[in-house]
Amino acid sequence: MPQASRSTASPPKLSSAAAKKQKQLQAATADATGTLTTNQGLLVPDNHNSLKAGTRGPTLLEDFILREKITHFDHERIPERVVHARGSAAHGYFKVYKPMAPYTRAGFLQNPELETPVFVRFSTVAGASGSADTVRDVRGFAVKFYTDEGNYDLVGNNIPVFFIQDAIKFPDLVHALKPEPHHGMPQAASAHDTFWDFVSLMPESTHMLMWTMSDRALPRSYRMMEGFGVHSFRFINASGDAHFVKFHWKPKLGVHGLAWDEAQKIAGKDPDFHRRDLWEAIANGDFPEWELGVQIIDEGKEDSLGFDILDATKLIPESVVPVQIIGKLVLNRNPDNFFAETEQVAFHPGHLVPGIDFSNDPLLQGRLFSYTDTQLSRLGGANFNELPINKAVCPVHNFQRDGQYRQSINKGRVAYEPNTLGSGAEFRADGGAQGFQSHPEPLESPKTRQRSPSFDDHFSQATLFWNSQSPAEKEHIVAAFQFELSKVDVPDIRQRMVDNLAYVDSKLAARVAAPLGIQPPDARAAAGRMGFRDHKMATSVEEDAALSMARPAPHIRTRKIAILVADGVDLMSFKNLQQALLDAGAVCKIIAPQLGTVSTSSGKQLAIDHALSGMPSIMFDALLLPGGTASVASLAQLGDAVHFVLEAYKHCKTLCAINEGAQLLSSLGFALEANGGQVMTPTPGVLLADSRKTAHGEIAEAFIAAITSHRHWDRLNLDAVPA
Ligand code: HDE
Repeated sequence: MPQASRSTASPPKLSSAAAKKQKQLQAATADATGTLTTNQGLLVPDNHNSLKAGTRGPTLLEDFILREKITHFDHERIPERVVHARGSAAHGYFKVYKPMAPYTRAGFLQNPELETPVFVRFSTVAGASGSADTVRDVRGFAVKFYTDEGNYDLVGNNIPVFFIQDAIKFPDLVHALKPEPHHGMPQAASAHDTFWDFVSLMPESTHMLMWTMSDRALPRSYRMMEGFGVHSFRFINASGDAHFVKFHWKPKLGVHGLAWDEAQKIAGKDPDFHRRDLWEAIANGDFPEWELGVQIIDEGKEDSLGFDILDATKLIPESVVPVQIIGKLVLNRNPDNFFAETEQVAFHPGHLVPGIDFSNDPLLQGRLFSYTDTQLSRLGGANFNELPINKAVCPVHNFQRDGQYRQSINKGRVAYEPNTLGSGAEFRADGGAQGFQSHPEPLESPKTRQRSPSFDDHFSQATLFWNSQSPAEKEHIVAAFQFELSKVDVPDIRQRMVDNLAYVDSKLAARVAAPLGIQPPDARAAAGRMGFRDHKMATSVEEDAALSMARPAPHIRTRKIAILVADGVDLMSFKNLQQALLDAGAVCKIIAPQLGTVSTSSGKQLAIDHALSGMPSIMFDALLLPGGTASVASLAQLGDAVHFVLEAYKHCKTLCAINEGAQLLSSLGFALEANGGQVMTPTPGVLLADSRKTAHGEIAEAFIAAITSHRHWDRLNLDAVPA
């Protein structure tokens, strides 16, 4: 497997705010140098032998050096996160583009010159901390802003809606999704009975299921995902005026997914695929960027949306309320220590700054309790805010004291408020205009354990999502439902699910049901079940382009291209093309049957980056097959090489074959014919060119344009390709 490449980038220049956070972290950073000591600072004379009664005698209990070392080791693990256990993180900064004062008084959203330090953690939800990155799942997208007014956490996901409407169902949802309790299987997968049993009984999850069965749940890279705050929040300006706001992160590299077969294979061959991708991009100086977008809704106008803004199973279509881009997030530094930073970071949707407030979304309200509670058990006590990664960069002062692992040494006799003994003058905090002000929303209602009827539409936006997908995306959703439900043993659960899908789209439901050995979908049966709500809201849009991922990437920066060679490769057939790809920011790797070098047709030596056996096609976005009679002849004899080509084709990647390289595509029915020197594209994303007749610039242009399509999902007859 690839090793993380050594950093070639110069360290990013830090703004004073980012420098402040880094200085704070550095104060707690230790180098791996110096003479070995115990934790008490006693020099250790020998780290290879325990203290024994004679060289062949028993080990003595007295050996406090041995005991200390083993005791520490025994306690090196903390409980993993109950959800989002598997994650990867990076440091960076956020900058607003223009003052947001009309909407919010949040200090970090005012000054375009100000760089606010951030720490961002991406995660899967279901799997354990050692599970694979590329499973079908929602991804967490949690951002901690270290602002001058305190830490602000935007703890979102890469999908804008959620499975459930009320926090009280969260433990049920997660128990249904996690490995089944009797045998602990399957790991990091929703394709099993308990998950589909639960969601089929909870029709409010249908919209979210459409997203998780789409390629959104198979991101190509953390760097190529959107992020969403999911809930409605409030912006509050200095005059106290409130607006509802939905948060969006838009990746500069576009939004792209993997093929399902590819994602499963990567899970085995490189389970750290997303972690490695993020780490390497930052180490190489390709700093990932997102823009922050907001949808702002005047209070009082939310009723015109047709659904309840407090319902987290609904999104606001961008065609109804456009996303205003207000700032930029850049990740430019890898953590120094995975445990101290990525593992110990503690996010919380209740970490707020003045100018941002909650809404009454019952899912969000429940989260406000859960996140502190979980840190107490995960991080061992109430002082987790003192861990360097969690520490605010502004002063922190209150009269909370003591507790496990307290770091601050609070001086003086005063640990209460109000007091006069602290500074001699009266100290009293009694809610002046300063500081965080909760939005004074008038509330006077009877207590009730009921759901608002305005949450009763469970299907309209699932249909909106379906209608907004490209034909290829629809195919992927159908295939994903079929795959998942085919893993469900109990036929009644499969039936219940497709009956629900009949409310989304009858063709979708019929297609999903076809190979599942059940009855045709029956919408009326679904309607008879408990928990079913058929309230149709008045949607103002039938489709929304922003819901589809079918958009080309803006460029090919950081895209990985494999160049497949063997002895006898014709260097001239691809050298200029390779340079053009590098100039466009792509990463090119030369792959050959063995490591070392190959001899080119002109007798030169070409250095190899990876051996075929260790670097399969699933690690790449595109494939270049250079010319050279001997090279192509020997690759054609190698099962691994043939498989590499067929698999890249099957996963709809761009393939460019030069001269004899085209012979490696002959089993797919493609051949380079004399055609006057044009680049041939017999099917989208397959390019064949004769480099002796066609200008290299022309080939490069066509190749780069095809790679920006990300994948050519509409390729036909893929089932027939043996890979
Ligand atoms: Fe979370 N969630 N969640 N969640 N969540 C956690 O907090 C919870 C929800 C999200 O990288 C836990 O520190 C409840 C929605 C992210 O460290 C826990 C409910 C969204 C992360 C928890 C939700 C999220 C978490 C587990 C329903 C998108 C990872 C460990 C009411 C807006 C943060 C931890 C990181 C983590 C509870 C629903 C996002 C148990 C009760 C909706 C990105 O507190």
